[in-house]
Amino acid sequence: MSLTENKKVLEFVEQSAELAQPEEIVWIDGSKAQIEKLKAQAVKSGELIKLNQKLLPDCYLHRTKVNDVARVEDRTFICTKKREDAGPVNYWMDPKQAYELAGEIARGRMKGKTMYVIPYSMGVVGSDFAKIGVEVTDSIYVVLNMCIMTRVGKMCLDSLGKNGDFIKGFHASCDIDAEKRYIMHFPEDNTIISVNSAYGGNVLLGKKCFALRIASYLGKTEGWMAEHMLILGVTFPDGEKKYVAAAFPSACGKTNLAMLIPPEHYTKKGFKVECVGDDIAWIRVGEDGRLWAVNPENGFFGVAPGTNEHSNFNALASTKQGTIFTNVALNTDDKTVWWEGLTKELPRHVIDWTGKPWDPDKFDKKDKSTCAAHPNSRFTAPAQNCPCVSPEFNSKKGVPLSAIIFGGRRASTTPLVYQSRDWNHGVFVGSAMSSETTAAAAGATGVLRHDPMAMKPFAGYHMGDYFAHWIEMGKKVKNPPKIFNVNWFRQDKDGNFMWPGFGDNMRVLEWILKRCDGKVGADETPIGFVPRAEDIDLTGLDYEISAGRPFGVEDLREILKIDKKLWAKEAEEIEGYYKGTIKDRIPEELWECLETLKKNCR
Ligand code: OXD
Ligand code: MN
Repeated sequence: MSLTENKKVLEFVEQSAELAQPEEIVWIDGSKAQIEKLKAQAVKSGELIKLNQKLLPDCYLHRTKVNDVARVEDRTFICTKKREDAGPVNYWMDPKQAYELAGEIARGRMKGKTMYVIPYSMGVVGSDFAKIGVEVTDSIYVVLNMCIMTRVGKMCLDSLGKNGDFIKGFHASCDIDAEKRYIMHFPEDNTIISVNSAYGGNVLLGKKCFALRIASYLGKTEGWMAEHMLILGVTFPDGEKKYVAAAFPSACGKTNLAMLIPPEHYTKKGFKVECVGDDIAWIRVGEDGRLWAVNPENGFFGVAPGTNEHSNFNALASTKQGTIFTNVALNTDDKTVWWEGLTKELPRHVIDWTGKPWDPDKFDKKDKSTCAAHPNSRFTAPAQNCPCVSPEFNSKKGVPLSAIIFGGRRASTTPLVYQSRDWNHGVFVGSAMSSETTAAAAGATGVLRHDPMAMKPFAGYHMGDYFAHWIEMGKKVKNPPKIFNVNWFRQDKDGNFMWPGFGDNMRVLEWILKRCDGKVGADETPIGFVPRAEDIDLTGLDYEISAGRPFGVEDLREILKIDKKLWAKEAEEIEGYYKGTIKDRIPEELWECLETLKKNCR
């Protein structure tokens, strides 16, 4: 029975069914009873494995096919009428050709199956930020994940009324054939099509496809921003709360920063950190002339390996109930889950992520193929499980941003932190971001690539126009956030990390937020404002550097150093990227910033 009278929704569902020819159509109402029924069905079919219900209540394990473990950027298309509107860093397909191709692939592919209709909202239903999507899918796994990651149910359709518009999402698993896998976006039609995959980033269409690719396009046309950013709140000892949003490429520690536990020295003084979001921020100009942000999601789709009690206590705690794990290992002793980095000791009785027994004695840290959990294995956990979830999580207004932080994985060149001179220079810093690649996307890892604002795989239109949109937004905000860049990943000559990272990043956050209020000084350098080492509080820091002595202020000085020669090279690199890759539509303001950098490094 359909849940709406909205003709556009009914038409979309009807057309999808006509194409895929499912045996039955089930509307997802978001009720507990319906979700329970689907879980039981998925356990019966083997799609989900029920975990130890005492230790991990309401938690399940799912394994994807081995050829379907990450986002596939080279099979992800932006289908705009004009090729140039998709821009130089997106794959493009003509919309007519794309619809035809998807039609051929998906025709009749739900025969004998159920097509689920998931009405969902990105953002709190009824808020100015909220946008409604309807995803049809033949996968229970997708339904259950969407019920964690978004707000699902009839209220979403009710908010559309009889005539409201929504984002259409069509997903068919087909044969999980990597050769026929397509993730297609039609920003001009508010439509997404995904075929031949069942991996989260490709099929939970509310996330990357809608909340970033389609939403970035909507943001450009409607005057707001959809960004690949975490949002966190810091409470100062005097009770004042400040919020920051931060963009890092996939698997560079956004979830860790978003849920940071400050060092004891800070908690004793009364500092507190709360998480508003770990992956996506939708940002609008508020009446007060500041930028306000919400997290449009309702859960975390986090990378499991490396997560443990010490690295991210809050993320781990979030996975203790109502969580779906994907491609982690199964500990058969107690039917719990395991992944590399969860415990120091390797468990003896484990089934790996491919479903085969795993031999801990053959495990080699440096060889990813010997891992029990896939390096991009994930947990899908409800945000409300998180011990440090912000009381503003469900705020319709969002939170006001004091700072925007960019960052990436850089072994050299980029200092621990620096501040841009102004908004436009901050946009330049974001546009020039590069980072070493990770397992979140298929392909080689550890290769340096440009990833402007961490949006390379997610901007749904021309990257040059995206930069221009940032510059335009700066003109609209009277009190823009200050823009910073951080690098937690500086390495010494032997490849050891020089900064402890994790909770100790609080020390950098404090400096950033004090800068926003003009409460701390900085040195002006060729690249922007860099902290004086004495201004970053190292009290109680407990980190041994590779030389075997405790981290001290001289080490901090080292990772704050600006090497003009390296930066002159970096400027050349950026120029090469602008001219060789983006080519046109780069706003004048950014060329000016590049010239200034070149001049400053001479
Ligand atoms: C993610 C990603 O899943 O960025 O968040 O790949
Ligand atoms: Mn992400």
